[in-house]
Amino acid sequence: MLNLALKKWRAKEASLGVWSNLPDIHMAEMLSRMDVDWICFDLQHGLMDYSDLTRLLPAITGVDTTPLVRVAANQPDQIGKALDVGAQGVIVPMVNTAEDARRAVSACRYPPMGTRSCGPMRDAMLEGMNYLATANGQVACLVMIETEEGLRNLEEIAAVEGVDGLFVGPMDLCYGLGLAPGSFTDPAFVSAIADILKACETNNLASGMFGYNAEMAANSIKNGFDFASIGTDISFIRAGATQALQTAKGD
Ligand code: 3PY
Ligand code: MG
Repeated sequence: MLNLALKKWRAKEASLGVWSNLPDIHMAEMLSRMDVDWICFDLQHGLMDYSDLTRLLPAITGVDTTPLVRVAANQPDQIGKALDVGAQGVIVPMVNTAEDARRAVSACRYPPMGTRSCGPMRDAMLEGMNYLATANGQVACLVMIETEEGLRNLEEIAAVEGVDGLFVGPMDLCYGLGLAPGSFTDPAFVSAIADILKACETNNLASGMFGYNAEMAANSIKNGFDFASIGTDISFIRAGATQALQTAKGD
């Protein structure tokens, strides 16, 4: 397995991705062919579940877009199943402590580096046993910093061996800071972002931001993030339909 997004993150090349919340194979197929670097299927908040993944991931096989899954929680069985069905990396929400980060990493790596149970499914179907030889070095483990506790333990989390990157959940981070959601220009939020970027730099980790739209993604990259999402499938449809309606009405 070769994880092209991880290759860019390791080379500190900026990358952009899309977020998939709808369990529609045609949408996933189309988005994955739009020259984005990665697509993330969201099992935490998206309107999809594990059985949807068994259809969504095959729909994007063979393209250069790296498939990621945000798991619903930091549970080894959920991480293992997402990887077995073909995700090349996981985004793990609500990582609050170094222990949480070690748990996520361990679930991503086969022994002796971790405790991932051996049972590759789609990966082995496509690659045979070569998957086992390459998976530990190619599966990306991205942990989310999005709580007050996570921020407090930022340095310890970033120093955990095997973490490939930190990914910011900006809305939850606002809540964690006691701010209204969307307070992205508040000095407390800006300062938290600076701390996260610094922790990534110190520990040679990729830094990622959940971007709600293209402007937010562009700003994140300009401000030093290595990767950001440019929006979700739902947001693209909503924005396109809103614009079309306005134009048709002459507003
Ligand atoms: C957040 O903004 O907290 C996220 O996790 C984005 O989905
Ligand atoms: Mg969140």
